[in-house]
Amino acid sequence: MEKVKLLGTWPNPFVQRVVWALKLKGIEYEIIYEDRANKSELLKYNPIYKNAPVLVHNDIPICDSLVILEYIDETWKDASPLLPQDPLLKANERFWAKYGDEQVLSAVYGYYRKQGKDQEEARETTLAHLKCVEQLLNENNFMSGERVGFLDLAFGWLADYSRPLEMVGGVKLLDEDSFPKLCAWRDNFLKIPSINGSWPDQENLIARFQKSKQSLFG
Ligand SMILES: N[C@@H](CCC(=O)N[C@@H](CS)C(=O)NCC(=O)O)C(=O)O
Repeated sequence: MEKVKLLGTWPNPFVQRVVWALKLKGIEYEIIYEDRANKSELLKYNPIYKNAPVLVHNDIPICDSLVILEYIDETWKDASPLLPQDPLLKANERFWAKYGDEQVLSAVYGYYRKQGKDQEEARETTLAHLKCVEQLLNENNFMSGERVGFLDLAFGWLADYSRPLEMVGGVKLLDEDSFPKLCAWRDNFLKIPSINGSWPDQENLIARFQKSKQSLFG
């Protein structure tokens, strides 16, 4: 009997992508949300980074969300493959997912956190990155191709965080005129039942953003 446990915090875009992968694959799991100020299992199972997510499969921890997505895909091969078999296509998805986390996400974070001239610079950087991401869509409905896959889950935060970021931080990311393909992608992504059914509650997300914005800017 498989025992699958996901250790998370909320809100957390890295945890959310793992939730979506588990749902897409139809894997039964238990999720435990830890308080950021009072972690216990996360310290035990991820002593190096002490962050979330951690997937605990039959008592063995796997850390880092993109690593976890690959692990899930290779362990539960039959249902809804996330990554292509072709090594080149696979390498391409890994490259862009890493770019999303290392470049795009941190640029958006800077745009959200900074003020004045610094914010304007961060905005320019963010929009330049989003132009690259827009090009990933080509003529496809999803970043991974015609079916939702690894890259869509990796960029899922862009879909579910865009409204809270705009409402709380005035950070407009997915505007129809500048990023028509990304806007269509967000709608397609949200139409998938497993994604939609575990979409983070937007009102709660907005409330959490408001709370953290107050602690950032008073
Ligand atoms: N590269 C990691 C990043 C994970 C990460 O940064 N997690 C943050 C979420 S915002 C976390 O759990 N932080 C806990 C804390 O701040 O105490 C992944 O993809 O899993």
